[in-house]
Amino acid sequence: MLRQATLRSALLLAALLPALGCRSTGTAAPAAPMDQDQRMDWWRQARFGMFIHWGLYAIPAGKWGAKDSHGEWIRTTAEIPLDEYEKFQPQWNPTKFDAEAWASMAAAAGMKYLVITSKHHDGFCLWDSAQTDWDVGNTPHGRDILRELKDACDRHGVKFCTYHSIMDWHHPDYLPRRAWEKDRSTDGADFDRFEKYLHAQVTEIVQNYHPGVMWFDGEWESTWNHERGLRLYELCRRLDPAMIVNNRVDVHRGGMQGFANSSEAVGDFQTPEQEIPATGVPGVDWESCMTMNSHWGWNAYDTQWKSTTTLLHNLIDIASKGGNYLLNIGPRADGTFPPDAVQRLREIGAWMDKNGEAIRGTTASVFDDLSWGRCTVRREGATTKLFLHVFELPADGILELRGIANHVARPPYLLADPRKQYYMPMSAGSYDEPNTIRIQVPRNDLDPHATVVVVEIEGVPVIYKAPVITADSEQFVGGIDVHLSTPTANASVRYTTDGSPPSPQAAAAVGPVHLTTTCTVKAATFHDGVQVSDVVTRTFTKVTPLPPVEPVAPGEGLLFTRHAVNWRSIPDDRRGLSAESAGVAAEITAGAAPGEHVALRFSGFLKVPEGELYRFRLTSDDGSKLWIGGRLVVDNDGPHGSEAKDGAIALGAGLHPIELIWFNITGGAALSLQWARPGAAFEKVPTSALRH
Ligand code: H79
Repeated sequence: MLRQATLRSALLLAALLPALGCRSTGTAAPAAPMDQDQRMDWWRQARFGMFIHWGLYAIPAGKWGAKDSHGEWIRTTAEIPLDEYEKFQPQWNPTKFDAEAWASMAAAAGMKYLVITSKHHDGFCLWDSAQTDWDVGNTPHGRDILRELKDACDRHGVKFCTYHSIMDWHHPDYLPRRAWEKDRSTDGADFDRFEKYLHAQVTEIVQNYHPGVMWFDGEWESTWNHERGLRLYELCRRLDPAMIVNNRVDVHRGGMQGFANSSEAVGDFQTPEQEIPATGVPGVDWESCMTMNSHWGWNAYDTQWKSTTTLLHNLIDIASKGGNYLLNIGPRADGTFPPDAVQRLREIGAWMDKNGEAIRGTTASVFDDLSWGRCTVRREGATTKLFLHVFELPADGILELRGIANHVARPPYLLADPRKQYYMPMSAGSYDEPNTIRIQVPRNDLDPHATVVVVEIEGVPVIYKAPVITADSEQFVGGIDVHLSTPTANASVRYTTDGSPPSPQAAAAVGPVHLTTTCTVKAATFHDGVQVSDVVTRTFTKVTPLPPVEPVAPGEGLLFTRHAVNWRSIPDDRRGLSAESAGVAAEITAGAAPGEHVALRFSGFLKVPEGELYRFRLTSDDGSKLWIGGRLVVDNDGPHGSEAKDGAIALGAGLHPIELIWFNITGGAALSLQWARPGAAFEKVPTSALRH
């Protein structure tokens, strides 16, 4: 839309719209703010959604010049000038776009929601926005993609949701420009005005298409901050109290792992990208978004398609950890899904038709690790269904669930068996021994992707968990306190330190165990005098502190040098690096105006008060490394958002050579170093400990 308006009046209009928008929602009294559990309920039940990355970048299909590895980032990765990129707009003519087909493919695959890019980083909009002409309304095709897809999703029982990029490489008010983009002036650019544009567009999307989720992205640049994130989140909540908003509305995403690293962060769910966390986090909602090949946007040259088995294992793994799986499709420029994707969706759907009950509406596994696969859980009245997803049947064909107190309510069966009557033959003796359930699975009925065995148990699962052994470190100088605990109620931990397995007569852990010599701790959980968990083993080693050096180091603070660099990691060979400036730093910090494409090197001595094991916590955005006495103590290298890494080293009282290197590529920049003595909390390394 907006064909007549000049840019200025458009911006003015944009400034006014959020206010207008708020008023126009008031057809009825504003809905009462919904309870979080109520709001998240459909999303938690869904477990599986479709991501769609579609925009002008589908036209070059990943190729620009000699390189064919581009995707939705092509404008930046190929450094395409804006006027050149704008030539794709009149080429937007996806004549085979069929919203009905897309929504039905999602539904048939067992997906309960669909998230489409209303706008990606290139700024191009898939609906006819009143705020800009940089949209589908101003193309030969002219059709409103969001409208058609929203309506089709409604018909197929798939929740329609939108992805909206905060970062915008097209809008004149968006800052910063790309580093390579020398010809686009920033004169007169005003990020506050961009924020109004963003709010106006989000208002349009919510009021016109009612997305179930607003999935923000591109929040990591220096112009975005918590205040702006909070304002955007509150706008969303006001526009639709039932709508769910992801955590990328705010800063504090904590890198690609996607879990908020600050308690002030807003957002309803966490967003790991292209990865599955090692474990879920009880009480925290999260969704892993992942590609089917190795691009989000359509790339005709990408042959790295994951197998259907891998995709299903990802779905099952995620569900077993209590998360959602958002699986991406990058449609082609003609409006069709790539055939490789269609085939995989169909195969996933065939599995879901038989086994979807083991995914939808389930919660996380109650077991820690199952060597043969995964488990999902559903309470059903007086019983609980354990869905055992077999990835690889053990050689003896027996699935073993250890440490479970419950009795089985009925013989196990295969979920894919239409009669649900497939009684499992018992293994030698019984499938229902004290604290153990054993199920013999016949090899001839295995599903090539994953076989689901249903075990219905009486009541709520009562699982005896193995003990958790925690300590500051696995090394110590004088002595160390080791804590042994079990997450299981009404159970005790027994342990040994002489290498023998713990028996019911072994020492019970009450309070911390103090070790003064190198030894191996073995512990298990016991209930009524019976061992009910596996044995957990950990070794603690007594170490000798590194002797101090005796330099002349009278001054407080560290020497620092500043360097212009183009690093993505800290190179091993740093000879020939010339300093732009140098001085003495009273503290280890990135400084008030750190800048971009920059590195800082701190060097001198660390003054240590007593011979002990010291733990160090290095927090940085982007990468950093810490060496003491020439040894690498913390490696926090690589491009990332603010991330903390820990390391430990035993140091004798006195001075030790220290070197710390930090760099920032672009955007957010931060650096801090903390230390902790045994048993004490981390604190900032004080100026008095820094010498040169
Ligand atoms: O839309 C898809 C991608 O185009 C988009 N997100 C998915 C869903 C995406 N944009 N960038 N990236 C993915 C990778 C960017 C990584 C980084 Fe950062 C940005 C590294 C440093 C800045 C964010 C902040 C991730 C780590 C720190």
